Amino acid sequence: MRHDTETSEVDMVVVGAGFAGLYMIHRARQSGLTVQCFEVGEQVGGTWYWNRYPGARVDIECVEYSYSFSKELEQEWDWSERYAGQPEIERYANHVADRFDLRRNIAFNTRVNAAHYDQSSQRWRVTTDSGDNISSRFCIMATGLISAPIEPRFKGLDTFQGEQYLTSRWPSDEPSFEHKRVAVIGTGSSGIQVISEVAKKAGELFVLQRTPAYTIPLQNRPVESGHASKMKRQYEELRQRQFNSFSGFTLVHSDLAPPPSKSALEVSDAERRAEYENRWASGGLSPYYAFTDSLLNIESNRTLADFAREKIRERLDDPAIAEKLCPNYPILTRRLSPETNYLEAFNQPNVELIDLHEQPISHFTTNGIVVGDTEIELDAVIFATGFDVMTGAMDRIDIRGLEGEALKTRWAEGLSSHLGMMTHGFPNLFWINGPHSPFYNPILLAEFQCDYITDLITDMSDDGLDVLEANPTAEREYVQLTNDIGNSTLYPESDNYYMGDNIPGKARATLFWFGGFPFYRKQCRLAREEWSGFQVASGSRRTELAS
Ligand code: N01
Repeated sequence: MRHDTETSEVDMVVVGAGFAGLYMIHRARQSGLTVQCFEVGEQVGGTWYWNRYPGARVDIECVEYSYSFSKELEQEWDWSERYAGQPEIERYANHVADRFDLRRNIAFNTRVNAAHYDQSSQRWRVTTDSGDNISSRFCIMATGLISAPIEPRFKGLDTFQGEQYLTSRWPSDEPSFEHKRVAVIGTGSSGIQVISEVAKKAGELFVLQRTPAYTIPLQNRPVESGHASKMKRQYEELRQRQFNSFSGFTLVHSDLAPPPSKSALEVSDAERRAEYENRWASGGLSPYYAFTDSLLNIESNRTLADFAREKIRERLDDPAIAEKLCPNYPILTRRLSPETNYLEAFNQPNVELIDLHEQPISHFTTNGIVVGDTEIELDAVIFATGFDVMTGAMDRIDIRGLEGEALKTRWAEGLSSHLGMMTHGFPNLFWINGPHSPFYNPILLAEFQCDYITDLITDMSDDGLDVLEANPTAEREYVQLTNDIGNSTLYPESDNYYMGDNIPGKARATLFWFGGFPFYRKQCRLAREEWSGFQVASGSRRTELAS
């Protein structure tokens, strides 16, 4: 289908209508820019549109995992649960799109195939699978950090006659697993959530686990109206705390809590244990910040990992199964997985854990899957096998900058970015929540980065500038700092997607900024001083204003 986009020339193209894309449209319009957004899905919501599998649910409390830019929106919207399920978050995204009248700038069901920079006009030429060919001064990739699914590739899968599902591309017509023999492959956050739900329905459920995850009860519950009004009164303080925090999730027991101030090793055993018990009782991601050094010091980390393993063992009837579900790598270096009754599913007679280290997947047959030497007959298989994190979504678009250089080729040689938002040689192209962005609450990070980009554009206009790109020296320094910080943490101590390990052939590198949000903001602020972090130019001149 060919689209009639508003105009074939705009100030800004935004790719993706998830939480980042929606806010970018809003900010661009506020700044008087013409904007066209393209979205592959039929609706807004991004990750919350695609990941509609049973059990999909946020694990940062909704009052923190929500927009902060509109005080009215904060006061109007009521979350029904502490951690809302996918349908409610999708409703929220749709509400925002309607309330701020954002849909008129979005072309749905439209995939951006390519974005090429034309040096002579200093504009981006963006083309889509619907035939759009649009020229834009600025190009913003709001394509998501965990949005490019890894396609399942298993020998014989094309011959399998049963149903196949990917958690991240779940059909809108809910499949029924009642009385069926179902396998789930993958036990990251998505697998854990879907397994917990499918275990309630399936006749037999086979969980094919390669690496166990550290789990913690989510402790979800309905929001009491008294608590909701209290939080609404406290929003200003909450947002301030989030803004000044490392990762943007701060609540403990749904209440304001001080940031950590001590090492896990400088308190008594009893004090440390009490703090871990407190965090487990609070649930969600609260263990990340029980102490200052859980991700910095292996001994400190071990105290938390030992505690988490103890909690896992307590919930399982069979000690042998419990051991298989206990991870042995440093905790938090792979994502902690808050869940609801996940471990208890393995106490049910209809659920079987298959340890792929003992019996690897051999191949699919027409009737099922062979693990080790055993064929398991299946009616359905669910793949929760993860994503090409950070770089994947942009790599799938043919993005070419100066001299026709492909971004994908640049990144294949080594991930590079400035401030986790841009890279030299790709003028006026920015990304939000993309490579080298902070490990931080993604909605609030999107707000910060969209504001930052909009401010840059306003400053460019005030200074009569047309083109901005990263200063290569500043970019090298940012990359070095990002890697140095990453290497000073425990993240390199396990195989994980933060380091690109889940994609064969992907160069191992720190994909996230692990230096905390306040330090990241400082980098962004310094870069803006006298344009020192950028190369800027007016007209056809490409003037370097900074070294
Ligand atoms: O993906 P993952 P995810 N054979 O990469 C396994 C966010 N999220 O979609 O680790 C067998 O974590 C793989 O095994 P291994 C959150 O940030 C948030 O679950 O490679 N297994 C692993 O177990 C999260 O971290 C929420 O050994 C194979 C799994 O598949 C991120 O999204 C909910 C395999 C992939 O796990 C990604 O989570 C959901 C193979 N060939 C997601 N290939 C919440 O807010 C892969 N695996 C709660």
